[in-house]
Amino acid sequence: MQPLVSIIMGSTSDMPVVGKAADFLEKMEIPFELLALSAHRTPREVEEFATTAATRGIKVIIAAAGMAAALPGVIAALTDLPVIGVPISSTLDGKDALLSIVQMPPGIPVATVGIDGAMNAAVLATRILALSDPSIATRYGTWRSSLADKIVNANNRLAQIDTYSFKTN
Ligand code: RP5
Repeated sequence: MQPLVSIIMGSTSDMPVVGKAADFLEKMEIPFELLALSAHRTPREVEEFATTAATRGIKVIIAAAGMAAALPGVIAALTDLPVIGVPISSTLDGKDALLSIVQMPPGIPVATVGIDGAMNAAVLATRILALSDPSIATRYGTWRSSLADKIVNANNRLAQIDTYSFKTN
């Protein structure tokens, strides 16, 4: 199976967060690869990955890293594929990684999600792929519709609370 999304993490210690991106792509039936690469510890391998990803058929890259998180930016500097950055919380509550990833110079953007926002990175990757793949668009649309059910069910449960004299619904 040919992967459409690369999920890259700076270290396998990022996997508890990054796994949420993998879980979502699995749910959407989107083929992905899962790799550890480090801009600081394996810079040459990062270059090899980034410069060959497009020719391997990858459409979107999700790159997660913590601390001085250079990985997403370095990948974005070496490919024209869309790169979605996920700041991982570790030191400084992840604000170090957030600023490292989001503050890219003009011309080399990284689409940055919130700290530990790996699932949103996968949702964004899915939306990008859905633009040109009707079957992904259908699966995504079904999932998106189900989000409203959570609120409908919450209101049904709230309506059943009868411990207040002045509650009117
Ligand atoms: C970053 O350094 C990784 O993305 C990870 O979040 C952090 C710590 O890595 P380990 O020391 O746990 O391998 O590059």
